[in-house]
Order: sequence, then C-alpha cells, then structure tokens
Amino acid sequence: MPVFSSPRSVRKPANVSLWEKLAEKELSKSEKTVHSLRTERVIPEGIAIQPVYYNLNDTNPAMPGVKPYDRGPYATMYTNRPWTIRQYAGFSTAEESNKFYRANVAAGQQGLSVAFDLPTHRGYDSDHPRVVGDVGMAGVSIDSVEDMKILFDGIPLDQISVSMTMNGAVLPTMAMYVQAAREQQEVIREESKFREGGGGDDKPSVLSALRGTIQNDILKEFMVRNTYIYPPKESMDRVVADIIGFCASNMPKFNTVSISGYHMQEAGADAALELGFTIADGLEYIRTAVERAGLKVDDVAPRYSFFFGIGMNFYLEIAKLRAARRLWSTLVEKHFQPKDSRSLLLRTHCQTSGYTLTEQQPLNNIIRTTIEALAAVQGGTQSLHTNSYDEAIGLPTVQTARVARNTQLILQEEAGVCDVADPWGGSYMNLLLNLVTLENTKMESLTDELAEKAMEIINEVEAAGGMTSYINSGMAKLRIEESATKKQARIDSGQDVIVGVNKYRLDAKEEEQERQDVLQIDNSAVRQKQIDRLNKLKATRNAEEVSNILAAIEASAKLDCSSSKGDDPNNLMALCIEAARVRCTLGEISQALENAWGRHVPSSTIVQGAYGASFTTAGKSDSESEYRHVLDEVKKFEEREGRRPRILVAKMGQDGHDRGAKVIASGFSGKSLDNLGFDVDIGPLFQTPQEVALQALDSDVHVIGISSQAAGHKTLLPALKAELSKRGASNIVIVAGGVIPQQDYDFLLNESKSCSAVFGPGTRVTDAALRTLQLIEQQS
Ligand code: 3CP
Repeated sequence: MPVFSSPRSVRKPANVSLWEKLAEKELSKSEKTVHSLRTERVIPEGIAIQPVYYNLNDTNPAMPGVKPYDRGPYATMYTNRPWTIRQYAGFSTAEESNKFYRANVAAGQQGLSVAFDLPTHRGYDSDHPRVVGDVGMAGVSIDSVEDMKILFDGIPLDQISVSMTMNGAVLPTMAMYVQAAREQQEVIREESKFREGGGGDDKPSVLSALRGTIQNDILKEFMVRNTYIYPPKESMDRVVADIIGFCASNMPKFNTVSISGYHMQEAGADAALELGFTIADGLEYIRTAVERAGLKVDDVAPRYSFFFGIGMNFYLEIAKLRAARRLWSTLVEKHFQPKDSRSLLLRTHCQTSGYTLTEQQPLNNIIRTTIEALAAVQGGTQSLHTNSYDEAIGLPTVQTARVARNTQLILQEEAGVCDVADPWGGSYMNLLLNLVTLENTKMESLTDELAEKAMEIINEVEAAGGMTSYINSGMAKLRIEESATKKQARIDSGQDVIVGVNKYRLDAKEEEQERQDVLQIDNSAVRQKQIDRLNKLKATRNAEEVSNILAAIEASAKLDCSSSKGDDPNNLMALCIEAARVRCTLGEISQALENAWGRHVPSSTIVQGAYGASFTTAGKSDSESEYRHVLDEVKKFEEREGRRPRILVAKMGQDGHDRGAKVIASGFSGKSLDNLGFDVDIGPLFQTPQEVALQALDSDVHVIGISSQAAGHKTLLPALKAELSKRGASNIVIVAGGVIPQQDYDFLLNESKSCSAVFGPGTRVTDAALRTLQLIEQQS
C-alpha cells in the first residue's frame, strides 16, 4: 500500500530535496513557501492538501520539475501559478476583434491568442482577387501595421502575453506586431514625458519586454494545415531560422516556435503519431538553428514551445503530455547536450479538440470540452484554449465563448484542480501488463507504452534523415491521412461511439429544436473596409522608402547564406520590421519574398483501401451489408452508364483544412472496388471557383464535392454554380460538406440553388455516397 508525502519523511530522497529547492525558487516572488503550501491549505474537512504526493517507500520518486519531467515542467505547477487561460479568437476587422479581446480580458481571460484570416495567412492583401470569399471570415484581417495597432489598441503589449497562430506570412505578421508594440510604447513615453515634464526616455527597449508566442511551425503546415507560402527549404532556412535568430538576440521572453501536434490530431493522427511527429519536428527545429544557422542549443531551445490537441480518450491524453515531456528532455539531452536545464523543458499550450465536437445536440459539446480540458490540465499543460460548443457549425457567439472561458475558470476556481501538482504520479493503471516490473505499475505504464510507440515513429523519421526529408517523401501526410480514414470508418461502422451522432440520436424534429444560431460575418463589408484602409495607406506613405526596403528584402532572400543571427543586417525579420515601419503591406512583403523563392505547389495524393478495410473489419454484419449495398449500387451504375460515377473533390479559396476532403476522396475512391468504387479526382488546394469549374469540365465529372471549413461557402458556392452555367455545364451536380451552419442550408439549396445537397458534420461516408449517386441519376 503506497503512502503519500509528508513533511515528516525520515530519509529525504535526492529528487525530493531537489524538488524543494526548485519549489522555493519558483515561490520566491510570492508570499508562499514550501512550508506554507504543505501546512496552510486546509480544506473544511480538516485535511491539509499537499502540493505534491509521492510514495515514501520509493528510494527516489519522480517529482514535478525534476528530470525527465513526466510530472510537469515546474516543481510547484498550478499550486503557485495556474495555467494561462488563453482563448484563440479573431474575426472580421481589427476593430471588432479588439473589442472582443478587451471584453474577454476584463472577464477573466489571462492571455491573448490571435486568429488571422486566411488571406493574411497566405500572404495576400484583402484586395487580392484570389481571396474574395475569405477576408475576415476565419480570423481577423491584417493588411498593415495600422491594422495591427488597432487590433491591440488599449492592450499593453509589454504586459499581456500574446500568441499568434501564423506560419506562412509569419515574417510580415511578426514584424507588424513588433512595430505596433514600438509605436504603442512611443505613445506611452510621450504621454509620460508630458505628465512628468520630461524623462521617460530611459525605459528599456520594448522588444525585450514582449512576451508571447509565434507559431512559426512550418513543418506541420506541409503535413496537414496547408497555410504555407514558400517551398520547404527556404521556409526552414530563412523564415523559421531568421525569426528564431532575431528573437534569440532581441526578444528573450518571446517563444519563437510553437511546435504543433494539434493540427495533426485534427487532421486524423492518433496520439502516437501526433506525439512522434511533433517531437521529431522539434528536433528538426533545433537542428536548423544549430547546424544551419550556427546558433547554440541553449540560445534557442528554452524558447521553443509546444502545442497539443486534446481529444476524448481521457487517460491517453494525460499520458500523452507526460510522455511528451519525457521524450523531449531525453532526446534533446542525447542529441544536443545542452548546459541550460531550461532547454530540456517541454512547455505546452493545449486546445480541446474541434474534431470531437458535433453538430447534433451541441450542448453535449460542453461536456466533451470539459472532459478534454480536464485531461489537458491533469496532463500539466501551461496554457489552454477551450472550444465553444457551437464550433462544429460556425464561429462562436459572445455567449458560447463565455461558456468556453468559464469552463476553465470553474476548473481553476471552483474544482480545486490547481491544488496538487500531477495527481497521477504513482497511479496504478494497466497493472496486469506490468506485474513483472513492479516499479512501473502506474499511470506511468500507459505513459511508458505511448512513449515507446512514439519513439518507434521518431526513429522512423530520424532514419529517413529528419522531418524535412520525411515530409518530402510524402510519408508524413500519408500516414496521417490513413489514420484519419480508418477513424472515419470506425465511426461510420459504429465501432467508435459518438453520442447523438451514431448512437442515441434524436429524431429530425427534436434535432431541429436543438439548433443554435452562429455568428455571421458580412464578408463583403469587411473586405470593403479593408480595401478603403489599404488605399488610404498607399496614398499617404513614402513610395521611395517602400520600394527601397522591398528591394532589400528581395535581395536578402536571394542570398545563398543564412542571415539568422539577430544582428545581421540581412536578417529578414529585422528588414521586415523596417518594412512595417514605412507602411509596406503584408501582401507586398510576401510578394518580395515570393519573387525570390516562388510559391510552393503541393501535390495531392489519396490513401487507397483504408476505408473499406477498416469498415468491413468492424465486426458488425449490418454495417458490412450496408457497405456492400453501396458497392452494388455503384456497380449497377457502371453497367448502365458504361463508366463509374466520377467526382471531383475540391476546396475553394484559401481554406487549407483538407481532412474532410481527403477522407471523402479516400472513402469514395477505389480502382478495384476496395473502397466505394467512385472514380475520384482531387483538386489542388486554394482554387478559385473558375479553376474548379474548368477542372470539372476537363475531367468530365458527374459531380463536384466541395469541402468548406472556413466559412467562405456563401460566396464561393454561388460563384462556382455561375461558372458552370456560363460554360453550359449546369448538369454537373454540386454537393457540399464541412462546417456549414444549418441556417445557411436554405440559402445554398433553395435561395441561390448553388448546390444539391449539404453533408454536415457527422454524415457517414456511405450515406453521402448513396445520396450522391441518387443525385447524379436524377440529373442524367
Ligand atoms: C509558470 N511560471 C511559474 C510557474 N508556472 N513560475 C513559478 N512557479 C510556477 N509554478 C512562469 C514561467 O516560468 C513563465 O515565466 C511565466 O510564469 C508564464 O508561464 P508559462 O508556462 O510560460 O505560460 P505562458 O506564458 O502562458 O506560455 C505558455 C506557452 C506559450 C509556453 C505554452 O508558448 C503559449 O502561450 N503558447 C500558446 C500558443 C497558442 O495560443 N496557440 C494557439 C493555437 P518566464 O516566461 O519568465 O519564464 S490556436 C490554433 C487553432 C487552430 C488553427 O490553427 O486553425
């Protein structure tokens, strides 16, 4: 029977002494001490809650803040400082988002996390013809430093930590943030000079005070998220490396990369894949800084940070964060021998899973998010975003965003979750598997097993020459897509239960009553406002300064050597800050870099066979017979028409979330009827409606399936319909799927008649295939 920590322990193990030392150091800025944490936190039942528990019989127990950090990166964890409540948000214009941020901070949010719209991500100004449907839709639109200043108006950037999810156009965005902070500081200095009658000039540079995180994780963009702009080599060697180098010299409190597994999980990766690939990405970023940019591991690794998705497997997600910290500290030590122990710490942000949210019975999503949030904090996250319950259908409203934020406040302030560091240390789980090695018979055994599986994946990546080579081989993308397709087959066949979707479903009338309103953005009004501001900016700036700095950026980008040291005059981050200062736009800066490097064009692949194989091994005869039924119908169609039904699966606009499109393409396709037997073409990402129409005509398809995840459907689907009509191809059926709110169905199906069916979240692939077949038959 294990006993638990007590200040009366007779012989103090080394790790416990170390823990005490680290804890005292962490507490030094507060009123608390280790002694007060142990004795003064007495609950009404008369029990003193301990900051950490461990087995007194263990000669050297694992402790939080102590290598290999399974139990947390900090010794005191939330007992001293709770995780940061950091809600990811941004929409419409900078004014609207600023209003939203200020209200959220006033209501208890502790850090900001900016969502940019897709044109900003992809380096286009709002007036670019390719982005008509996307401006302000899935994030805030930023064209210049003027927008950035409005975004943070009244929010002191030297005091609140700001995270920015940006990877493609990361140079201009980061530069505009820095320049906005400088100009904000200048205003404060002027004001204080005025108040104090002089002085105020001796304040330290604002750069050294800036706290926050830039995602700057381009590797996973090439695997899953797709908001890259430039080819992998230049993206790594110049964009990522120059930012890391600049910040290492000038912005010591800023986290220079947020190495993200979240998007892999959202794209369908299981926990082992997410963990393995993310850690392998992290090693590659250290290698880039050390080997290619000449920086030292201790200059950069302490400011690398991580980002994981948290899904519904409660125990596994806790184990994932514990295993992540262990893998990172062990591998960084082994490969790079840092001297600074902070280089070994894996600090992470987490976000509850968007994928697990359902359109059906949306209030159930509050429960899902709460369970996921609890897993994240039991796993020891440093910062957390909780999703709003309406995110499966659209943008959150003020009310649903409040529920999401309150989920975290309730965990922090009502549930006592912050009272103990890593309550799972020493938990017995999977006992039977570990009878032989008794010391591992804990929650740690699940941690061990997951770490082992992830390690196999990391070894596979390392054997391929590191993550950049592994991505170039196409394997990373394929493995995630295969995992996603298998997951969909498990859901469709009922092996994986989703309450309210494939089990305990309401009837249609009841579902109708459960429907929620979602936030609507007037896309054309936002775009017009942005265009007006751009025009004004261009009319008032110094044209010569603008063209000089753009030429300097292009020339630096063409250099064949690294400029990643922060004081290098060719450092791209430094040049981009100057460009932001003279009012170059985000599109202009991105174009200057594109002139040197070109734009990356991805290739599209489809996983073959995974859907059918997973569906038919579900072990349920009804799901297998239903699968056979679809195959029979497809076969009859082929006999009748002389060819198989042909679908073009496409995405329009700058929306790069392609899990849905890939799963549909994979599930429908199959040359030997090993999947559902359609002929499938998959369009390249980022097409305009005109390009989709031309590809559909070229390939002579019966149907176009549009996947929309970023709210552009009301602009882009009618435009596609018009393009087809213009070319005399109105007989091509259009179906749509993805994140489309029910309130838009009537507009799409009846008012604009821009598609014939909408397959919302939770639609089974087999049902979508049958309905699509019927629509083609009705048309012919
Ligand atoms: C923390 N501190 C402590 C303790 N805990 N000090 C004493 N005792 C403790 N127990 C200190 C730290 O050392 C640090 O100080 C400071 O408090 C802040 O703590 P932190 O752990 O660094 O927390 P935070 O500032 O919130 O930073 C969290 C990380 C950061 C490190 C994870 O990178 C971050 O905020 N990431 C968020 C990323 C994000 O928002 N991503 C959104 C993706 P020092 O700094 O002085 O050391 S949204 C994508 C969504 C989907 C899509 O892409 O479409």
